[in-house]
Amino acid sequence: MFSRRGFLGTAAVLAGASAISGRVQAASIPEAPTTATNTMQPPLFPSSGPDYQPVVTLNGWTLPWRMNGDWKEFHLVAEPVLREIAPGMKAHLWGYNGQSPGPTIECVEGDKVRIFVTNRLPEHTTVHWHGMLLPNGMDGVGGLTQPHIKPGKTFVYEFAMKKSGTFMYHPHADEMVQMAMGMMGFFVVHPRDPTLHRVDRDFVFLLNAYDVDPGSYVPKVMTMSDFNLWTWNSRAFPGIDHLVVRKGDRVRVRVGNLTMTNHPIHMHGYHFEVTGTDGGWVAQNARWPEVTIDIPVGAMRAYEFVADEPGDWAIHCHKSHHTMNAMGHNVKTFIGAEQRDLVRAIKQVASPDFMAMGSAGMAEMGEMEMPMPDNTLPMMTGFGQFGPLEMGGMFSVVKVREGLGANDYGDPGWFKHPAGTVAYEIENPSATPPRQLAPAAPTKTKIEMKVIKPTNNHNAH
Ligand SMILES: [Cu+2]
Repeated sequence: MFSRRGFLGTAAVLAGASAISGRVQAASIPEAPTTATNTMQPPLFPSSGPDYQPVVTLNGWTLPWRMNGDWKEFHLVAEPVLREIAPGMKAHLWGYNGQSPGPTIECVEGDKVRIFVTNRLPEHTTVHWHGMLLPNGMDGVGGLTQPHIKPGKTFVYEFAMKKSGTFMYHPHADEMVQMAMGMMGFFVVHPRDPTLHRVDRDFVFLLNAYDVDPGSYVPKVMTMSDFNLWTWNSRAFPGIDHLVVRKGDRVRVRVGNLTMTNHPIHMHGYHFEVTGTDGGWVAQNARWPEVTIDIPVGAMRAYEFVADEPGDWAIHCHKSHHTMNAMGHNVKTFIGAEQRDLVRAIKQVASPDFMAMGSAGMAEMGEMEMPMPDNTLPMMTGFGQFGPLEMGGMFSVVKVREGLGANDYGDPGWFKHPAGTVAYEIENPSATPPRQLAPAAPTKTKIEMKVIKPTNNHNAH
């Protein structure tokens, strides 16, 4: 759990100081809560102001705030963090308040928000509020709209929430390095009218990617496309939280993409509707059905569905290389090859630890226990109730169950399939007579056949 030490105490001291405008004094900076945990924290319900259903952040948390007069005050600290990518692997990243991504910021349309940003990085930074409508000088583009925040310094951003929606935050200073190191977060603005766009469960996660050499701990920041860790909220399967849903709930999933390639996110078992982008809500009559939603680079997509079909439904990026962990892309394909002699020959001339991809495919690697460098995730891993999943990277499970409590996100275990609803093996296929086609009805109609021969003009494939 995060620490609230001093947080509430400071708020009490400041309760009377409501006439706040413009510059605030250093003494009145709220303490920055921090967390070391990488499991999803319970939703943070509002203690004042309009009611709303708070979001839950996969493997993350929402940043507590304090009211100071009519300002909602938050404190972000940009700093180096140690993030567990999945059990067995940690990475030295940069993030906010102890984690990468940073905590989700939640507030309400019409709120006046003041965000303190303290820089504990070894280089300067800024925070850009992606998609937010605000005064130009609050846009956070280092050099263009503000001076950079030097190490050790604290800046203040102040702006009003003009509209509800889903936004993101990230540095606009040495962006290539700072985003490759994991600096990003979600910024959710709830509608002022609690009945608008209401859902029962609201999940958020950011798509990000890292290139960490097997056995090392720091992402290579110069990598442009060949990342080896495809992550949601800086976690890879099987480290990504499941999306636990109560049967009958209306569910929203908000996905932001701050990687350098697009990710088609595919959810099994449902037809969902695209209901929002970081530009706003999609009008009711303009929503369209999907089973896969492509999330472009630098964009957010929100979709909704009613969870009426229980089960363990896979949700994943549909680029198959993005559901893999670290692998060498120069592994040769040997499907169908007899490679016993080949491997022996290569071992002699090249490397004694040479290992070829399986000749039947790569699935055998999902069950294999191979010696690996420390701090390295298997390329494909994870087990379900029926065996190995042979996955990695951007993969999780939507667990829809009957009879959960409202806001109960605890793991319900694997789905108990009703009898007779699981694909099954035929015990003795030879005992089953081959299916006979019904004899064609006798016909007296004469069928004329026309033979078309390929000519030189038509290239028959
Ligand atoms: Cu992808």
